[in-house]
Amino acid sequence: MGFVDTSVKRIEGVLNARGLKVGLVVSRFNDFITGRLLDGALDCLVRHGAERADLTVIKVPGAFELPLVCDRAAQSGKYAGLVALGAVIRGATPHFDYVCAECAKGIAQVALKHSIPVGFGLLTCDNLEQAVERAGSKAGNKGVEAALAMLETARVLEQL
Ligand code: INI
Repeated sequence: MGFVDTSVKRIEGVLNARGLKVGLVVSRFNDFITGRLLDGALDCLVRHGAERADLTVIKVPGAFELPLVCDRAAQSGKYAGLVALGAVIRGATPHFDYVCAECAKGIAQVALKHSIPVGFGLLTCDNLEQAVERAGSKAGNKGVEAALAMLETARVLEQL
């Protein structure tokens, strides 16, 4: 443990989701994986005090559509935070690279344009095994991590 200077002003996000309105934008592509990410994200938010009535699940066809729908959801002003969930698995062509790049860039742009936290829960995997590992098995659940990151960031933004 390092030395903590208590005279320095600190801003930190408390992980309490009570009253937080959240949109969870989820791709249907690879839904046996994205469904597990969604389960993890919802469970995480409820366990941190979110009320179910404050949570909205929005389905999109694939990861490529996540930025547009996140953008519109952010623009609506209905949500204090968004969680984007998808799974892109590498195939035989460069399609994977285009979908991943556009999705990541687009989601980052939504967050900055609307000043809203968007949890980035996009799996970008070389194979199915890697995706399964990150959707509730040995490498945890990246939906949980995305929800927690959104929650912490939303609570930080409230103090700035
Ligand atoms: N979408 C995904 O979410 N994951 C994938 O692995 C994937 N692959 O491999 O093709 C994928 N493609 C669909 C894409 O996101 C769009 O929905 C589609 O191109 C229509 O715009």
